[in-house]
Amino acid sequence: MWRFALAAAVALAVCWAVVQPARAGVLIPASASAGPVPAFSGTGLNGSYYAVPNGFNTLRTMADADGVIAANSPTATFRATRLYYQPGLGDGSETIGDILGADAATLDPPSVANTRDSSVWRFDGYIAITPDLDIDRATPEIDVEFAIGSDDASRLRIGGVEVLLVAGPDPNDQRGVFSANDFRATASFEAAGLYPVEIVWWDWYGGIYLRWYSSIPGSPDADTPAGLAGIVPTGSLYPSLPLAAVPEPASVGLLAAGAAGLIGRRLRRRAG
Ligand SMILES: [Ca+2]
Ligand SMILES: [Ca+2]
Repeated sequence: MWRFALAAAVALAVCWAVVQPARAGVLIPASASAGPVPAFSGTGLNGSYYAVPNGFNTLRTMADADGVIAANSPTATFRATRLYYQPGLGDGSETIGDILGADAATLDPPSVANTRDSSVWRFDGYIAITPDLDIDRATPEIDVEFAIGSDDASRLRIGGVEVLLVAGPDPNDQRGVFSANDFRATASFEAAGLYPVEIVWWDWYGGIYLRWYSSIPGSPDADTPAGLAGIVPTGSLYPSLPLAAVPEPASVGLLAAGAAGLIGRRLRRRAG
């Protein structure tokens, strides 16, 4: 009986492997870490919006979007707490406020919420990777799966490594509407840590949306692709390296000893 059960399990596993779409995987080296994961939760990423007047004629590729970012200051900035920007109208009449939802409250300048052009967006900061997030305990790396859906194209980099390119196949025209079900990748981290993260996204014209999912638990479901946990949780994202990093106990002792020594020298100098 157990032999039959084993054979059935193997057959099921083989079928599962066959029907699952191929998913790219990338290795994120330990050297890409910017530091240890802090004890406190993150508050999101830095968001930058670049209005592109006449983008109807000029925006076609990720390289075009990178060019806009390199040549301009952002039209407005904001704190990106939830990278699920789904205004729902889909007819090109959305304002920046419609697109950003609650995050529009942090727009600087706020007046930009009332209008929009073709656009380029950049999100940057850090993502916390801890051993408990590993979705494949059979391998030593911390494996975390990501997915993005966007209108038009987008790109996810972690630790400087391209994890996802969500774009059409023509290198000269990458426009399109892309489902998160079709753009998934597993990032395999060599070590726990806080890793630089960047998403660049652009909209040529008309409908617009961005949805960023992962296997990291802690956020509500929102049209989440099967097998993923939800939108990337705000608490896993940090806009900057922690300024008030808590020193290790050993270095606290060293600091205290150093301060005591300094005070001692000052006292001795005064006395002298
Ligand atoms: Ca693993
Ligand atoms: Ca569009």
